[in-house]
Amino acid sequence: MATNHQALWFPPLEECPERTALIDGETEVSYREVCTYSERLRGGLLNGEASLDGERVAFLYPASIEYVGLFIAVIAAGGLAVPLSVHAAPAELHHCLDTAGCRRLILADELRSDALDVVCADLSINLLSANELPHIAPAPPTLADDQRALMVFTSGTTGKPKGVVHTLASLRAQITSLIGAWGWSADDRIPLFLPLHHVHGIVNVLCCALWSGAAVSLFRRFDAQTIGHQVADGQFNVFMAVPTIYVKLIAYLDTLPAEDRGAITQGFRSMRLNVSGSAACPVSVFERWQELTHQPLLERYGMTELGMALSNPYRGERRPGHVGQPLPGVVIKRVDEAGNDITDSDVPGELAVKSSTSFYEYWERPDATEEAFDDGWFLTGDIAVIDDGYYRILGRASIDIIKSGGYKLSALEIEAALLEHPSISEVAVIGVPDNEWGEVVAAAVVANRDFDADAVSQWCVDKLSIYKVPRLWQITDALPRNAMGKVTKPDLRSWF
Ligand code: MCA
Ligand code: AMP
Repeated sequence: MATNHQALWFPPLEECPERTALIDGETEVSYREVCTYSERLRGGLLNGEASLDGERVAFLYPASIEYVGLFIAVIAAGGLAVPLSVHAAPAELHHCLDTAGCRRLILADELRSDALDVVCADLSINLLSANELPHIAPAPPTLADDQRALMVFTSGTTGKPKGVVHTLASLRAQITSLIGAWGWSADDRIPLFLPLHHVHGIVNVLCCALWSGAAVSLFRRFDAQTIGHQVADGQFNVFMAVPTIYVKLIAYLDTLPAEDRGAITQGFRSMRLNVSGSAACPVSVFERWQELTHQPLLERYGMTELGMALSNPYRGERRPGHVGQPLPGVVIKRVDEAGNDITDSDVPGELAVKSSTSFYEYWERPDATEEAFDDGWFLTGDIAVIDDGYYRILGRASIDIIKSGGYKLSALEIEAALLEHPSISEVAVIGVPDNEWGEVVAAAVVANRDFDADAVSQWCVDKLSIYKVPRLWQITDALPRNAMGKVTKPDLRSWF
């Protein structure tokens, strides 16, 4: 199916062009303005060509009209949008830009740096800001459902992040599924403070809201005080965050005098929906949040490769510690290590998923793409049981995947970076349970006398995002290994 319509991205354009789409500080931007702006960017990107023909266009913007305009424009121009992390280290940006084979990186002036200039010079990438794109009216877009539309980088068990490619169809399936399941409407108002290089922020918040004609308030980062203030003002009726953010909000509320706390909790209480996801929400957090705000958090489970797969009901019992049932269009089974189906709901099994929201491929990694599926079932690596029809995630099959602050991290990627440090000869990284972050990164190292944890952490900053840098260190003479010489990582847990 093909459509010649940019309204694909903005169904509300015809219905409510004057409604507010984005709120950025004092500035309010209507749907008409977003569309006019993205059309201008589309013309500039195309520069007289009919289509970008799948060009991977990387962009580096915080939550802003520029980000939204580029996201829409790249896809509508027939390109593949590659939104990158504004907090990424230069080496990580090098990896993403190189993997995606980008020829241009469009970025905010304030994010330009010498280090980025070096990265882009090395990869012969043209750096420019959205404002520098030429003003040229574009031809009408021709969008195909099977067009590759979005590339998001995600960590796996095999080292550096892979580019997960979604088509227009899988992106649209994600958006429409959630709009139906969670009752989105044009009356909704949501704050967006999540990073915009992951599905949670991009799809669940930004795309669902814009597709519904709702208003999105943009924040450069999460700050409990700023958000709390606006919540108390009654600015929002929907709230979506990772568990760490609910933990931070609870801690912040605990510091406030009763009156201020009451105003914020009342703001949350009057919302229609509070969602938690990207990592397990501890039952204690669910309960404390409900005590404070009377909101039963709607916990859902998703993955970059799948969008959202399981969700507690919007109407009906939301069960703490559980991620609900498959969303419409999602088929789930559980398998054992040999790939056999598990039918007994009490027996733990790996979630295997088939869904119209599923990704198309890992970019230029046919081997990894093939390995990710078994007979058409995507193997998630997450282990679950089913309690009375509600799925409960027990953990992950691999100890090498860490979830910290909602970010999925690869222990192997962190180990590889640390091994480049001259004082470290051996290293093993694991995630250690933590009340605030879910898990924190911990590293056991065999190191020489020069090793200084603070200095190594500082040195990491060029190589790793801040959330990947180990918080806990153990220096040892030898790592525990099995007869094959492989580090027995579970043994490390008791070290921290
Ligand atoms: C930051 N810090 C950390 C970590 N991150 N310490 C331990 N572990 C961490 N992971 C430290 C910093 O070094 C700093 O320390 C202090 O915390 C504040 O740092 P800052 O970067 O300002 O942190 P923050 O703004 O408070 O960030 C917390 C956050 C952020 C808002 C929860 O981590 C976040 O946005 N997470 C969401 C990630 C996300 O959207 N994931 C979705 C992917 P110091 O003060 O000492 O300098 S999953 C997905 O998309 C799937 C589809 C799904 O299911 O949703
Ligand atoms: P990502 O690849 O960054 O999208 O992270 C996906 C992973 O996050 C999943 O494979 C799970 O391990 C984890 N995850 C997401 N939501 C939940 C949840 N509600 N409970 C437990 N784990 C979750």
